[in-house]
Amino acid sequence: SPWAQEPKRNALLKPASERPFNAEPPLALLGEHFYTPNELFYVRNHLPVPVMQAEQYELELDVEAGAAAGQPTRTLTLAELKALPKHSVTAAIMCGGNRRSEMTRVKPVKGLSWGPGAVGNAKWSGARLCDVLQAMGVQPNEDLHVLFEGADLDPTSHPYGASIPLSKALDPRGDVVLAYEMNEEPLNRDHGYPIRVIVPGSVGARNVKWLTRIIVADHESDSHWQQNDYKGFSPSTDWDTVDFKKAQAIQAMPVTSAICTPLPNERVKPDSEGFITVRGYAWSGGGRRIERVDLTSDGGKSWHVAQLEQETVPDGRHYGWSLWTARVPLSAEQRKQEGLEIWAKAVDSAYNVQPEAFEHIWNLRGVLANAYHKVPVKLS
Ligand code: MTE
Ligand code: MO
Repeated sequence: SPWAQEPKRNALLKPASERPFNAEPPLALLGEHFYTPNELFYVRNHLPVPVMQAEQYELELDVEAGAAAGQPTRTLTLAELKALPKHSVTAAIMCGGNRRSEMTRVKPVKGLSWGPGAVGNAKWSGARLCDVLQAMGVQPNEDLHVLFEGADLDPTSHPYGASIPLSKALDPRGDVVLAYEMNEEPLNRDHGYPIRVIVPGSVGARNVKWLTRIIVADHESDSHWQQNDYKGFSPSTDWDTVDFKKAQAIQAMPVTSAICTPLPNERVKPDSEGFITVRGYAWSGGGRRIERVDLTSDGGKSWHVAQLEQETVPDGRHYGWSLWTARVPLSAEQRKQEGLEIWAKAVDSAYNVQPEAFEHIWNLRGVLANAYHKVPVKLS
């Protein structure tokens, strides 16, 4: 059975599916650590986890298009990759389907029913892809793409694959890394041991694990996950009318946030001054820093600005998430109620803001689910 060699997993990860293994950590725990502990980092596998041997590992590099095309295939061993200058980047990885379970409430969608935990933040270290490509003579070219293949094969022997524009791969500020470390430890099997590509600011699906091949080409990856998945559509597009060729593959993700505590329907007690404390995460794709997170407990009549915990790196290159804490005051009137709803919305450095409701961003695959996070709580 291809499932006989799956790795051991932390018992706190809540599986959305067992085979392939897909799981997210408890939300309250996720919000406690700026760097998500490796064993609590969500797992999104489409196929069985491949068995990889470090000594035998080889990364294959092909240039099929552009000025450097036509050279022989090159390979890099793990030792050779580790001998290149080591670069670290703090980056959140978020599945395109994070928070899908909230969108599903508007109308059913196809996909794993993720809560807000299909995201994690880590410090990734490895060789920079731009260094590797430059050493091969690859020149900037707006028409080219970099394709990635994983060692995990589908039943027809096609590898998991994805691609990104060459311009992102070559940009030193893009911080694309061929990572062998996650939070200063070797990658574990679920997260891509021994090498995965980290594409900071892009949707999780492009961060190919168990990376075995890189190709510079004049077209995107032809994999299912690049072509027929991880794309957005109008709320009126259904499975009879959808044409996956007409939508672009998701790369940079939109601004989002989630409340990690209190949990939905948790009983909360206002402090002696009548405040409740709310915590969560916020993130935006494309390197956009989180500028602000606003909270309301009265359906938007009054808003309270959260305090942010974030790295100090330049905007445009801000790939890590922000954790936030807000003290939200409750009026005397509110304190008499049995419960209320807390809403969170984040604003990024381009002043992009989350949409209020899922209704108008609903799409049949349930991706890009970034509406306000609305959490009902009970009061005591
Ligand atoms: N890479 C390979 N080789 N196989 C996969 O199934 N899943 C992708 C991406 N890279 C995947 C992959 C998707 S959809 C996501 S969201 C992220 O990996 C999840 O990364 P994680 O499991 O390390 O959290
Ligand atoms: Mo994903």
